[in-house]
Amino acid sequence: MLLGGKKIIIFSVAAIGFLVAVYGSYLYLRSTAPQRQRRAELAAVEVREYQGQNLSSVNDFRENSIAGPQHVDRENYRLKIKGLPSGDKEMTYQEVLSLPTYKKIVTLNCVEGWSAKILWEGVLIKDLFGNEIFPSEDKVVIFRSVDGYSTSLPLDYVLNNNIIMAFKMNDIEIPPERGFPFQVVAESKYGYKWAKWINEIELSSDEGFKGFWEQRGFSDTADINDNSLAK
Ligand SMILES: Nc1nc2c(c(=O)[nH]1)N[C@H]1C(S)=C(S)[C@@H](COP(=O)(O)O)O[C@H]1N2
Ligand SMILES: [Mo]
Repeated sequence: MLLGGKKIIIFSVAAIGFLVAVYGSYLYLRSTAPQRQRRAELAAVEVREYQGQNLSSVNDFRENSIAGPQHVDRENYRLKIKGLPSGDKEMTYQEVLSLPTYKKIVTLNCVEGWSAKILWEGVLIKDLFGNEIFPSEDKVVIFRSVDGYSTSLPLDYVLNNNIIMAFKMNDIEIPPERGFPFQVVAESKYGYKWAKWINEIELSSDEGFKGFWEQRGFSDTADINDNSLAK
């Protein structure tokens, strides 16, 4: 049976569409292969259970950082600590890791409605200050990051809750996309207080300081138990 002109056109369009879809899928799968392989590698080595508690995966986080994932070079990295009585200081990655380390299971809650329960390991932020604070002046701790992000936490909150700056999550080094080298574990505060890729910590008297999301209308207290703050 001979095909009519219309049928040939419909058949050709369908065939071309099919080939484009197949080739597009192939290109997509090929371009995302390294990413999928990397997620599988991380999933294979992280812990998912600790002291009887089930943990989320490092792959459960949504990527919504203000400038996308950052890649920090371990050797050239310096953490600046500002506002100390003895003046500013800088620490290498290894110098930070030489401090006593602590583990905590803490859930990160993003205002967008997802959360991840993770085993964090890090150093106490107060140990970074080495007992050096101006008791009468210092009120806030300001965190700044390589992507231009900033946020702050009250100094009292940091000291009284033994807040840590983590270098490991679920027993693996914090991956670049999750904030390598360091992320604040700001327990009981929304995710936007959990600065990633930190390269500067400042002790400040500026109680009116507002970080990146705080300047854009998000609560400065960011208390996860305050339901009015969630979307
Ligand atoms: N430097 C930096 N830290 C950041 C952010 C960011 O954009 N830049 N996003 C914050 C937000 S909104 C959340 S919820 C947590 C976790 O974000 P993630 O899922 O992108 O890792 O990181 C926080 N820390
Ligand atoms: Mo967030």
